[in-house]
Amino acid sequence: MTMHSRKVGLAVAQMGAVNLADSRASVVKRLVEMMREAHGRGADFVVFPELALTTFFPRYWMSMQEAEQRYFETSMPNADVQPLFDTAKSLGVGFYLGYAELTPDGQRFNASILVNKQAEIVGKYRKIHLPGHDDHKLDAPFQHLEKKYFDVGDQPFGVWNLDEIKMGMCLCNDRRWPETWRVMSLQSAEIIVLGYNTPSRNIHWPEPVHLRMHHHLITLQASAYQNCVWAAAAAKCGYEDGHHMIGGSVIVAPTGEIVAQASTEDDEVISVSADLALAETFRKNVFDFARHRRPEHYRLIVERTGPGEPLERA
Ligand code: CDT
Repeated sequence: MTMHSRKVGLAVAQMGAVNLADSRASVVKRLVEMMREAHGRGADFVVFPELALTTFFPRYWMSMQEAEQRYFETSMPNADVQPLFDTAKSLGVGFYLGYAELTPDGQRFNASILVNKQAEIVGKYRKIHLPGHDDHKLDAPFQHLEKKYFDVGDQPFGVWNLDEIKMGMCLCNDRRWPETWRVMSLQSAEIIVLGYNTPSRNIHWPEPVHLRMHHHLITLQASAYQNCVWAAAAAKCGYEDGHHMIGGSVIVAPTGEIVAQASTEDDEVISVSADLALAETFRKNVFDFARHRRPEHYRLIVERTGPGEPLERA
């Protein structure tokens, strides 16, 4: 069966290091430059990283007051980020951006937004799977304090109408969990976008470094295929004040194939013309959910958090 193609210019703007000394204004200038480049290549939509406006601050132990003052945004857009919204509007390009959100009632989220071609925020997501720890690990080479600085997201994974595309979003560690993707695929997502900051060294166990990239890529490839979506993932990477994070920003087709991949650990734009009809082909065949899924046999997924006893069988 032939489908009518629906092509979208999809770009990922990977970022190299953002150091402690870098101002938000200088970061936004880099984002604007990459948005212009993406637009020049025909992009309708650009994906920026998680916590894109600052260094990956959860690697540092500090008081909550200091963290809030230095790294959180109390409004979006704000004066520092406004140039990105202005550029998006003048070019007619939508975008996804990750940042640390401090709400008026004092909640702190690792958040991301979807912004349409008119530079209107159409969706907000607050990270659900927060990795790391909340205590000060004095023996560790650096910290991963997302459990200290952020509250768990208060809304389920969502899908929004972004300029006539059904778009879902998540953040970094979320990509490793199959539930993340399935919940959005069940809302008919066509594209799932995400940003990430993945340290190349794991402070919890001596993980071989090459596995970091391997796990990043297999989760994106398998999840795009199993959920019939385009996936676009933007890294913040390279050495932030000496702390290395993996690059490997990618765009993955619903076939599970990588169709664009960053080759540096710097600011780098990758882009494709993504045919959304490709996902439809999979949804109508091998992954026709309505025909083939058997949720009555998946109960444990929502009933249990961790492993337990085998089910009683008749
Ligand atoms: N930012 C983020 O979620 N990073 C995690 C690191 C996990 S190791 C504590 C990731 O899954 O890439």
